[in-house]
Amino acid sequence: MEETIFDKIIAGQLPSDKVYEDENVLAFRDINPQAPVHVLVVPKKKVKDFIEIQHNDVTQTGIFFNTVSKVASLLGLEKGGYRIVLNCGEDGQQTVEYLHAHILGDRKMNWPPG
Ligand code: DGP
Repeated sequence: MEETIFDKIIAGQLPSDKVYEDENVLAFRDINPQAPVHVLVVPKKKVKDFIEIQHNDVTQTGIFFNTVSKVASLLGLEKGGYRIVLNCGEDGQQTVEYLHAHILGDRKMNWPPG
């Protein structure tokens, strides 16, 4: 798999504005925020995209989604709610080939998405 910008952030080769880190997951602020709160959550063990999740270890997948929920709460978004976005592949507008969940919050979201 090709090295991405998120591989470098996890390895500490590039800086990021971290909001949460443990042995499995890293969460950091998006460089191009689309909401007052916009955080990306990535698994430290590389997964390319959402398609790959079906072939992966269920425990690791569970830990990832559990931590996305935890990070959203740590960010204080429980009361107002928030949006989780997982862009996948070309049509899904995934630009970084490293699985990441967007947590977007602190504003009213629109539906349908663009
Ligand atoms: P996606 O389109 O779902 O692949 O989203 C990729 C996101 O990654 C996009 O919202 C911008 C963000 N991003 C790209 N490069 C960097 C970077 O170097 N640092 C940070 N913090 N975010 C980045």
